[in-house]
Amino acid sequence: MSDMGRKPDTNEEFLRLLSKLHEEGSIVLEDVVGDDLLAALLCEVERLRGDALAVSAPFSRGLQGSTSTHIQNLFAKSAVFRRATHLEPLPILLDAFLGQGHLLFASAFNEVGPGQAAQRPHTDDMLIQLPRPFPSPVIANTVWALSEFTAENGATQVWPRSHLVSEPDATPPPTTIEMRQGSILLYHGSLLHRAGANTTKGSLRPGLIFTYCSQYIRPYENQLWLMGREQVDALDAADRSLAGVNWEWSPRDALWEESLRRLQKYIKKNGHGCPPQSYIDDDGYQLGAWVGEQRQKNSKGLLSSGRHERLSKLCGWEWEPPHGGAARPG
Ligand SMILES: O=C(O)CCC(=O)C(=O)O
Repeated sequence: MSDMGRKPDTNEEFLRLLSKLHEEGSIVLEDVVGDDLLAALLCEVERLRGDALAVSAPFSRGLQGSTSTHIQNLFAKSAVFRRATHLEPLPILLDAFLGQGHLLFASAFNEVGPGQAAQRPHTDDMLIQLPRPFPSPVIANTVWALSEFTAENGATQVWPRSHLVSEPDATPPPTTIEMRQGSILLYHGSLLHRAGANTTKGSLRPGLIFTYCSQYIRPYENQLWLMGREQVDALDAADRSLAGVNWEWSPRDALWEESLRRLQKYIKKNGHGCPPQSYIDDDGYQLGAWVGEQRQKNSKGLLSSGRHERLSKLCGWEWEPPHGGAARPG
């Protein structure tokens, strides 16, 4: 599966990598993370793992799943991660793929834990609401193998060439990208993919995810930078939204609506709205975890009144899990 184990020596090799990335949607840069950087990254991950505030709560990681560990915004958390984001040959490849001056879009640690089901297939550029396929890539993602990635421990799975079509189809079996520790999977943001299932009893699959975007995916003025955090925090909702620091952005709303539709389907079939916490629907969506997240947000006063009302109106919805958390038959 190796596409490269070092910096491209020649222009020819560089062009070969780039054209495979465009055509297939992904390439593997084998063994590119040196031992020193790898050790430093693992050390930083261990430091953050001990910081309860850094690690996302299980309920807030619907996509990642409840036996996985997820830490977001690594770029802000350590110079070691910042150094890693421009490891060679990523800058030259990304400049060629996304256009010069590419930006970091997001950074996270994602460790797939034993027993974790596969993620639902998804793309990473769903924020960009343009007709697909895009004329040129806007988002590129990297998944870094901090340990060996195997079919058993949850290696990333991709649907080759799915970035080339308007409606990617997850019906055919995906390709599992097994990688040695220190290798990086680089893929097109429109490529359908997921973290695979970890079917082992005790093997962890730690990975870093650095996502990049074309430089034009930003406003001309950066309000957070210009106004400062304090002033931005004091803005009203409408101003926050325009300043781009409001997290109720529409793709999230779209995901919430999709989850609601899945729950309605579940209610129709099962006659109640209390799927077991571990319930996963036919498409691999973790509906039980989503329901749990709505209840938890509500108990903390974090659910909007509109969403509260819509869930309350569902026939068979309950704000408390039956029997203090025990599952009903799915
Ligand atoms: O960790 C992986 O293999 C991929 C994770 C991913 O696609 C995601 O969390 O959105």
